[in-house]
Amino acid sequence: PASTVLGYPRIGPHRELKRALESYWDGRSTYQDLQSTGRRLREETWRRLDGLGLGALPSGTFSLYDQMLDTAVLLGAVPDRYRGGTSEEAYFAMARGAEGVAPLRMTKWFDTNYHYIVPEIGPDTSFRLDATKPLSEVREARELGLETRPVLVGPVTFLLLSQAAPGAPAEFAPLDRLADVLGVYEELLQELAAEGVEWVQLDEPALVTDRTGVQLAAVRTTYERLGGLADRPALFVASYFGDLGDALPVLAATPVEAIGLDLVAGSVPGSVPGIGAAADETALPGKAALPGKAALPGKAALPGKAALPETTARPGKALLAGKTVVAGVVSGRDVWRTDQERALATLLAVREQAGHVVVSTSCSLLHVPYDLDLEPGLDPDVRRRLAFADQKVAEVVELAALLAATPNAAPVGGPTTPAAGQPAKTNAAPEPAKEHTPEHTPEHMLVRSPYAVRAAAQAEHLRLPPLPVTTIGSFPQTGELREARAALAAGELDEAAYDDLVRAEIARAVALQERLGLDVLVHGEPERNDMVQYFAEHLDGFAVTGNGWVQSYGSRCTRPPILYGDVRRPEPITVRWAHHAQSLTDKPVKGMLTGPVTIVAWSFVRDDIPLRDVVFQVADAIGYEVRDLEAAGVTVIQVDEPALRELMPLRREDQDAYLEWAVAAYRRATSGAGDRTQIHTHLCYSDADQILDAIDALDADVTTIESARSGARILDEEAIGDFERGLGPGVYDIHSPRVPSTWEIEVALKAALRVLPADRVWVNPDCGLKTRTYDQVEAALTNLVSAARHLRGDQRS
Ligand code: THG
Ligand code: ZN
Repeated sequence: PASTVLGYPRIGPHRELKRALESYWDGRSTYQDLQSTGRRLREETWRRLDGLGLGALPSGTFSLYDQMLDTAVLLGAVPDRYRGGTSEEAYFAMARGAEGVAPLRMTKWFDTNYHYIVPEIGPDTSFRLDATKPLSEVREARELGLETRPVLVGPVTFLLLSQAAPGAPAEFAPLDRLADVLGVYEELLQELAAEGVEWVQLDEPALVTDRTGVQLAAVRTTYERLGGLADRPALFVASYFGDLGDALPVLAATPVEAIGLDLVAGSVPGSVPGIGAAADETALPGKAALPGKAALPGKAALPGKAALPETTARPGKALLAGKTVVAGVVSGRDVWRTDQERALATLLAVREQAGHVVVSTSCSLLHVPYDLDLEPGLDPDVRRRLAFADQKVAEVVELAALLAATPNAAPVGGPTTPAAGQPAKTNAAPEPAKEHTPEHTPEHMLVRSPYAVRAAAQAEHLRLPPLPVTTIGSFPQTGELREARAALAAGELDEAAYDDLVRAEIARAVALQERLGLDVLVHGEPERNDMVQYFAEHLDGFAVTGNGWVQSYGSRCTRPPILYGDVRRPEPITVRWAHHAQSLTDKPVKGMLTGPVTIVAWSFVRDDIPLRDVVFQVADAIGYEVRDLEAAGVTVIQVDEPALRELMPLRREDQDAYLEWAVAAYRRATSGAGDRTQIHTHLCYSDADQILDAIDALDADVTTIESARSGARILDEEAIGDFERGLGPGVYDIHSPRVPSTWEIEVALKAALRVLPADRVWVNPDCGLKTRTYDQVEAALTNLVSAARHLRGDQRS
């Protein structure tokens, strides 16, 4: 086959899987109903991919929840506490928790907005193959007359992304269990071979991040061992989200038949990035492979290990000769049409080096919406530049045909290549305005007065008690409000009636906070659903979709906005709501904004100007909003940056530069605030401790942080000594319906008071209250206020 994709969305073009899952979880339908929805979605996917002309179809990319969780089940790595019921009960207990058992942790899949379930591996985890899922999907497709290539998470990535089981010795790492896990993969490969499966895809995205010598040795062991099996399908190891770097020569020296390269996030090995041509001119050894099925690497035609270079110094052509390279030239991470000419040039450069080339996506299409045809409402000028999953599949097929039709020595990118006549750089935007793509942020925009000066001005103006109590921003979203928003979108409710509802909801939230005695109030965000979607709807340069759902985790999805042009704020966005809330109370009301990095991280972003410049444009838009809020009398303003960590480059060497501009963007958005305006920020994720210095550099007056897991660590650390501003460790875990007792809250606050003075410790939940009920919120906030009041008494004595 000349074309394939690494994976495809699975939530359903109209979120059929989401509905089936939630209905099953609610007891409104059976597991059989859920399975038949799954079967139907898989069938539709295979038929669609086949119908689009794709050469090789993947299977196993479907999941009822998550592919890492599926792999844990495949290997039998189900912790004892989840066992006892049916296999589906165990599966969903690991994903979502069950009566008395917390779920497994969930975390971001590399630098995407997808979250995977983190398997738990200990020294005593017993592995046992359960090949039901891969085998049954292969058989299902066969019943439709289609051969597929099972897709599995590879053993190295699986173990590197797993966590040590509780109680494991401190020096234990899941990778220590590699030998045992490989035994199970061997068994699986033999079963698949017995089933007549020709190719297997093993996903190893963990290889594109920095890897130690021990980890690279694990890669070698793994693929020497699996490759050495007598009876197995051909092995295709897929990397994505970056360059393989040091892992490429290691992998290339093993007997695997095919290697997948992300040529969108990464570049052609041995080439100058962006040029797409091989830099190494050494002779091509034994380029025996020819197009056509017969040329697929037979296990007999493997290059001898000795012929392969041992170092990465000169990633020569010899490295990939004799291998099939699955060339990911169509991005699975964005929604832009592929620049065909450039992609073809890249493919030709790969063909120079590889035994055989298969055209593919850069990664799974899991990260993009299904089909542009489901978006009739998009502006035609934007639409022309877009490709969703199905359009990307068509591009892959087309590029494979172009490649086959292009002779070897063709001048790359010349006007006579078959790509001529195709739209060139499809993501070209109009020339950006100069003042919106600054080279540097002027120093004066980054610097506010020293914290001590601001703190004094704010204390004078806000007159807050020690241990001030606040919330993160959102209050419960009622069904009535959701219905009203849907009616507004459908044109069944007019703007004025909707506004009245929002105003009433704000009044309710404000009245509740006043009655409970909070110190800094919020308006509760009833006008927003998803915060990024909301800001995108109100900024120029963004398009939003009606149905462009992308899975975030399990049944949950987002509709990432499409940032296609220069970002500008045509008019104030949140000011009228904040102003309304402030008019209802004498207590300060906090204005609520989303930071520039997060807005960009959770959108599909133009790639014709540097990401940093895009983020700066968004920062300026938010900066205008900050100043307008301030002018409207709002003197506490929260600018959230929950995705600060997420956008961090995967390679260590790129991280400092990123953090520098990400922090600059935040300061650009917030530095226009006067001294007496108190800037808050909120960080949701549990790995905030990895970027404490950057958080500090944001220079927010108050940082509220998820603390149930990481906050305690933050407070224990020496690092806190440098943290000289306000800190609100989350003392109410809003992810659970449980209401914390006053006593528990006091214990948590006392821990903070051991390292920080009372006027710098804030009392708050660990995240927004959107997903809780008003009953739970009222009970919990009551306890937050009494804990604070009690400790204030203690402080005075
Ligand atoms: N917004 C966006 N991206 C995010 C988050 C967010 N990424 C990280 C994190 N938060 C992901 N968490 C969630 C939590 C809930 C939902 C989605 C992502 C969710 N979505 C609704 C659903 O699937 O039913 C749909 C929401 C909508 O209508 O827009 O519940 O907060 N952008
Ligand atoms: Zn949060």
